Amino acid sequence: MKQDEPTIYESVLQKGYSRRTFLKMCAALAATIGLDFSQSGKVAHALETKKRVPVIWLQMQDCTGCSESFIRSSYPKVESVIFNMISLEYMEVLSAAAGFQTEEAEQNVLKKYAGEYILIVEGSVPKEAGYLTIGGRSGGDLLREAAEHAKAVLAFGTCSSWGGIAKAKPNPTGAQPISAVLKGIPIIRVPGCPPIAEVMTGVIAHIVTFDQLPETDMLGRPKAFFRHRIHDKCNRRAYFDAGLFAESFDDPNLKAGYCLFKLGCKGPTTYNSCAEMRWNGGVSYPIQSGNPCIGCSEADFWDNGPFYTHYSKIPLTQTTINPETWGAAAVGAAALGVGAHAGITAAVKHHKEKQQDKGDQNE
Ligand code: FSX
Ligand code: SF4
Ligand code: F3S
Repeated sequence: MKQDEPTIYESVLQKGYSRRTFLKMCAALAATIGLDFSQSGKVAHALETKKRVPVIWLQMQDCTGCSESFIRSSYPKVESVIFNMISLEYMEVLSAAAGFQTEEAEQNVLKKYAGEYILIVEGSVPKEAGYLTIGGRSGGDLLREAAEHAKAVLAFGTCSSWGGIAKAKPNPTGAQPISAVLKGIPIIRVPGCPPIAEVMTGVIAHIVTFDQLPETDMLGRPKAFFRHRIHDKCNRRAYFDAGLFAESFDDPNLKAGYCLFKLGCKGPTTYNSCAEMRWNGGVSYPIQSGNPCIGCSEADFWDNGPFYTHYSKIPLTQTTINPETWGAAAVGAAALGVGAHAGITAAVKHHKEKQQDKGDQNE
């Protein structure tokens, strides 16, 4: 990288942002990567001294949902991430060039930034010949080549992490996760179909700030974002614990906040940050909007039973509640439920106000 290239801080100033905005951005970043406010100075120091990190984003068998989610990240705002922390050197979706020009651009970038770039991969890799040929070369070949001199390899999305939708039965292309092709190379998995934008930017921010990979669980997922099940932080959890379940999609209790377990919710077996970070800048997430979690960040989620059929038993919880018998019991508990409900409504309202405050601060 050229010596005279500006630091991340300098490039922020060059774009007309003030130091005050820069420090706000550092505080937001610190929160995103799981640090407390007092540590935002650490982030500021790193961004004052470090230069932008080149990123190469490859697409294999995917629906472009991961790219779409990423370029809509709002916290930290994508313009600060893309233009100030990283230099997105190659990404087909945002590329003005096409065809051979694009292939050539990729080759130039691979050479120019060898050993320095972060490789992000979206989509699964087909095992069967004849699928995903780009510029006359197989997707697997291109992936191996790009991974060889990468500083870090990030699998963004359920497809590159686990195989995803293309791997669903009968898996005609022989779709497999990128780990099947990149044996022996450490890969950070950021699953989700697609992943939450702020989780993706948070992982990049961690690498840029600390110059090291984030701590992961045994499946290679960053602990900061995948340590909890949706069920652990769900806004309907109090209703689950009280045994209050929505019985159908047109059940008025669904709107009132009742648990979606009986409608097939996979929150009890799904690890992701949706319930904590929510989507679209913290606005909502599937369960809050009335749809059961379909477990989109888990391996083989497409084949793990029908989305709207619930497990016969409640898995991995300490509870002794049987959702089948609770429908009737819940009627008797209705009077008791009113008090609990009021408390929860107040809590939800308080949370919404907090979210609103957060939003105002980000303006
Ligand atoms: Fe799509 Fe990405 Fe799902 Fe897969 O996301 S949102 S099919 S994870 O590879 O584009
Ligand atoms: Fe939330 Fe689903 Fe768990 Fe019910 S089963 S509390 S809706 S995650
Ligand atoms: Fe996916 Fe469930 Fe979140 S379906 S988006 S992991 S709430």
